[in-house]
Amino acid sequence: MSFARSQVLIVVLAASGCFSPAGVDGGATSSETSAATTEATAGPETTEAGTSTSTGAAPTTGPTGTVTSMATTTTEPVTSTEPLTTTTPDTTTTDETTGTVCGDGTADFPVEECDDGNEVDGDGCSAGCELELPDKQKRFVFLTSATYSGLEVGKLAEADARCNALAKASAVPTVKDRNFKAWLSDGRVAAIDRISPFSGEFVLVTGVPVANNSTAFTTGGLMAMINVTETGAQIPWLMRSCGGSSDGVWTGTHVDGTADAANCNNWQADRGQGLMGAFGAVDGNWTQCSPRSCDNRFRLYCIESE
Ligand SMILES: [Ca+2]
Ligand SMILES: [Ca+2]
Repeated sequence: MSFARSQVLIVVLAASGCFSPAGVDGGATSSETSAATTEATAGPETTEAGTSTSTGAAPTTGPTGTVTSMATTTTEPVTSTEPLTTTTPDTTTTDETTGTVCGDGTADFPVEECDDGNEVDGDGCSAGCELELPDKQKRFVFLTSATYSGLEVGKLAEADARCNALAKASAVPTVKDRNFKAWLSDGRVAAIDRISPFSGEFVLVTGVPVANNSTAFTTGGLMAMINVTETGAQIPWLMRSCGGSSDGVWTGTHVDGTADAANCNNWQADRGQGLMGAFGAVDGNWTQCSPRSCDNRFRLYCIESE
């Protein structure tokens, strides 16, 4: 109805000379020809619309009939058969063969490349659970599946090697061959100075955005908690306090990315204290939660770097 009405409007406009569609020279053409041309240009971009009007068959039902027939002709080539249309609706997210569900927040590798917990395109992980951005446009962050005492963390280079060994052993294609550094400070180097500056997005192994760029790690807030390991597994955070938690992450690093004095003797001892972060936090507690005894077994954050 609105289509027919807008056509009438266009015809009126064209006839009154206020509207001159492309290809129509004002004045010289009769109102009838200009109406037909207007229809061809302004109507649905098919020759079918033009031909049906030019034949002059049933002018009132013509446009509506054309639209309906157009709808069928456009869907037919795509689906070709009725059963195919019913098996591919947008709501189907379960892979019948593997039983994986796209949009449940768990990236089921290798069937899914990512899973950010929704079925929305354009946010880095598609509705079909495929990574959308080119690899070089983002970097990955993960929580180690393994835990270490203060002594076991080792020097900064050893901690980095632990990150990279885990990434290499992972079945996740997106982290396998990338270079990571532990988010860790000692008495000489601050964590933020170890991570190479990057203007792109940092995401979890599951594709969920964590930080807009490398400096966002020093602002005291993350877009999502870093609670997904190199295998894509999500580790639940069940603790209520930083001081008494049985799980956590060795960081030795303040909210602003600088070094804290508590670093388990440069990650060489199980005595003393090291600053620990909470992987269940999106505020500053993610890196600066509480100093803890170095004989605790905590994890590491691994951040992709050059
Ligand atoms: Ca999934
Ligand atoms: Ca998405």
